[in-house]
Amino acid sequence: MTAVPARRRIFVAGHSGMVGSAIVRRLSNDPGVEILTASRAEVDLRDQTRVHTYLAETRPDIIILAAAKVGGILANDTYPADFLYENLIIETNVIGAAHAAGVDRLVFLGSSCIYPKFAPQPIAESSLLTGPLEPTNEWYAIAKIAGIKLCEAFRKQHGRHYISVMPCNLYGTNDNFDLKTSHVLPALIRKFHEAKVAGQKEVVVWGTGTPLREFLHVDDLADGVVFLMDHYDGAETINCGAGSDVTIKELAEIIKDVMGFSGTLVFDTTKPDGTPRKLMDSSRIAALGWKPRIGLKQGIESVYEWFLREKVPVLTSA
Ligand code: GFB
Repeated sequence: MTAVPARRRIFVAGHSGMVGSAIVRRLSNDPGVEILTASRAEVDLRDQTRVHTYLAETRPDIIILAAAKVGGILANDTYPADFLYENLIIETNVIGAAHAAGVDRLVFLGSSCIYPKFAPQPIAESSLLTGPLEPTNEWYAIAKIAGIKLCEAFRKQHGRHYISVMPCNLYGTNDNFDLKTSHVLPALIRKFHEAKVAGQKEVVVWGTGTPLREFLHVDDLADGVVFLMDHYDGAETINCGAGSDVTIKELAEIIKDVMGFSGTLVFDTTKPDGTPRKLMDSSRIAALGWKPRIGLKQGIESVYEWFLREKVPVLTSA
């Protein structure tokens, strides 16, 4: 690892998204860090020339690449071209321009869906590229695998300290609550809220309810990313997960309980289940000295408070 300068300039790409904004919140407490951000109007990360110019001008010490086109199972399955193309172009532009500008350190964020659909559980980092992917999100996964390999290639060929962190399913402040494109946790918060307000007796949950998912609060992820930035410097991906998983039915029951909804759950099995299970093995980050702090119920309570305060006024005025 290269020496840590006194005041580090860190460019957070994707600072307005759920993950990027959590990383900015986490870094903003650190007086030793100057945070650089750029809106899409200033620097469209899909514009290669603009990205190269911006990084050549600003020359940050470190880049955290949290910008991505993300979405839930239905969005991934419906817009394969967008998920593959936009993510590939963002990654190649930022990683390539980082190297060209002489930026020696970069943290790339992937996703647990890069691992094979039937990888042995919990999924070790060594499972990468050992089997076929889950079809509903293979487009996104292939783009993320390309990003991982770009980091690895710049490390191998040019000695760059580019690392790749794999989060499990995330939730938290600034999540997407659009029912067509969101992930399951914000979708269920919104569905239970609307059912409660309308006095409905049922909430529809997609799929069979049997798939298992590992949920990490985005503030924990941001803390893990900053930790790895300073404590990990390897070519292999490193997992950053919560350490345990729940079925979608169990998740729905927890949310129902937190929100005080008294109706019943109805499972819409015409909707896809996706991968049956993707619990990651996070023993490598644990051995380095990091662990998550926010339990699932506590995290859901805080997101529900945020949803009521920040989202409900917008949704009801729309
Ligand atoms: O969160 P989710 O969309 O992402 O879905 P994935 C997780 C599970 O929840 C699936 C079920 O089995 C869904 O069928 N589910 C139940 C719902 N009700 C709902 C609902 O109202 N909305 C949604 N969205 N799901 C994504 C990948 O997979 O996860 C991405 O497509 C990425 O590539 C991301 O990896 C973290 O875990 O299935």
